[in-house]
Formats: sequence, structure tokens, C-alpha cells
Amino acid sequence: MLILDNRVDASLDLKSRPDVQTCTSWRAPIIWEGMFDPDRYDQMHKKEGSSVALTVFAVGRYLDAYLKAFLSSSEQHFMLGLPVTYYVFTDTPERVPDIRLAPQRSLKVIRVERHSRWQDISMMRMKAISDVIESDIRHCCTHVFCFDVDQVFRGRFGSEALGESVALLHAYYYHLPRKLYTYDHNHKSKACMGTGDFYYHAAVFGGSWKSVKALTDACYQSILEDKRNNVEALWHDESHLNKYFWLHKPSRVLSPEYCWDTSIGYRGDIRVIRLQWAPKHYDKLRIS
Ligand code: 2GW
Ligand code: MN
Repeated sequence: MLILDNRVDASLDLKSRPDVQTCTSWRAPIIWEGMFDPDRYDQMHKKEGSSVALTVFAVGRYLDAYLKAFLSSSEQHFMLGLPVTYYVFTDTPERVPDIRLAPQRSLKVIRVERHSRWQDISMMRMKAISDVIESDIRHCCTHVFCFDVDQVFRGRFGSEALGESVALLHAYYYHLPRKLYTYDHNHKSKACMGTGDFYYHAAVFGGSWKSVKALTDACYQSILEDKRNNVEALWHDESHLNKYFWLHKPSRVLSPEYCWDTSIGYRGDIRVIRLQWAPKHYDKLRIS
């Protein structure tokens, strides 16, 4: 599948950039602004009939705090020109804002329970995503992207990001030495790993529906086993995701342009902010 992705990128003339790493050791491209011709990717995906499912969770206070800005900005920037189906998971379907969607774009609401621990809200996304891929997404979409809700689209997040299995470089770690990556190092956890390739951010991941199904199933199984053994990985689902991508290399990697935190300040290599972390109000949001 990596080979197939590579062939497409070669035919669409994906370029390198001298100031950043644009290829992994296993030859997956790392996508940065300036490397691709957006129109050629859009045309190719239209021709191939690509269609994209976007999953996002807005449980408890996160719905009122973030969902509207997330969805309305996504309508401006996410996969324009391709059919998109939003899957909004929430415990309060009646509070989902009424957003006017462009043609070929639709929204489905899925009721989920509200876990009392926030770590469980985050981790249990893996199971819910796997279930909806099985029941719905695999019949109507070729690709799936899974997002945190506490972020806002600011620039094109387009078809150049589509691939067989897609991971995102974490904005805080992409330029740091490996020894500073915050992998889980507890041998009791299934997420435990000594070293790795990159530190990936769980706020965005995706791929073909088959790959995302395999990923969410594997991460959920590891989370369950940790629960049976009474351990929890350092960064919850993100630790399990990092372990998974260490064992199953992504075929495409997104630069931190695809999920940037402006509080990091200016960086010369970030030429465009496509998605931006929304401010957190932990005092209000994390009381439970
Ligand atoms: C999460 C933490 C504390 C209190 C509430 C919640 C919470 C999260 C919630 O009440 N309702 C809810 O819908 N969520 C969903 O889980 C929502 O989609 C949110 O974006 C996502 C992850 O929680 P978040 O964004 O507060 O966590 P971050 O930004 O620190 O996320 C990273 O680490 C997480 C694991 O600790 C995940 O791996 C996440 O994907 C990472 O970006
Ligand atoms: Mn988040």
C-alpha cells in the first residue's frame, strides 16, 4: 500500500523541500506546504471517487465549547470538492449546532454515553470509531479522518493528506531529539515502547477505512488489556496510537502545519497553519 501511495505521489510530482524532513526512513512522504500541487491531488481523488468520513467527539462540556467552530471552519477548509460525511459523537444530540453544509456534505449524529473519567472519554473513541466504520462508513466512504474537537481549521486541509494510513507529527516534538518523546515506558502497559520513529499526535489520524478499522481495533484491544491489568498508558489513547504506528508504519505523515499550536510562537518551517489548537479552559472543562 505504501508502494501504491508512492506511485501516485510520483505521478503527481510531489516535491521535496530543503529545510525540513520530507521522507521517512521507510519512504513514506512527510507532507509540507510547497511540496504538492493541490489541484492535481484534488483532480486525482475526484477521478478515483474518493469520499471522506470525518469523526469527531463532542461529549459533555466540549460540545458547547468547541463543536460549532470546528464544524463551520471545516466547511471552509476540509476536503473541499470531495464528498464528506461528518460523524459527530455526543451524549447530547439535541445540542448539536445546525450548520449549513455545502452540497455533497452531510452530518450524522451518533449518541454515545458519557464516561465519568475524561481519560475514558478519550480512550473509548477507538471502540466507537471502529463500530461506526463497520456499520456505516465502510459502505459509503473510501477514507476516514479522526479529529479532536478542540481545534479550528485555518487553511486548506485537502486531498493531499489522504493515504492508506496517515499519522501526524506532534507540534511540540517534531524538532526535538527522540529521547524527549513522551512514549509510555511502563512495561506493564501494552503501549510500552523503548524507542520509536516520531512522536505522533492523536488529535488527527486517518487512512482508508480498512486501515483505520485495523488501527482502532488494535488500540482498543490494548486499552482493554491495560484495564484488565490495572494500568493506564502515560498519554492514554495517544500512547497506544504511537505504539501502533511504530509496529505498523504509516504510509503518509502530515507535518505539524496540519495541527499547529500558535503558543509555540514563530517557526520558519511552518509556512501555513491548516488546523490550529483552540485555547483550553481546563478550569472549566476538566471538572468532573
Ligand atoms: C478531555 C479531557 C478532560 C476533560 C474532558 C475531556 C473531553 C474530551 C470531554 O469532556 N469531552 C470530549 O468530547 N472529549 C473528546 O476527547 C474531544 O473530542 C477531545 O478533543 C478529545 C481529546 O480530549 P482533549 O482534546 O481534551 O485532550 P488533548 O488535547 O490533551 O489531547 C491529546 O491527548 C489525548 C489523551 O490524553 C488524546 O490522545 C488526544 O487525541 C490528544 O490530542
Ligand atoms: Mn485536543
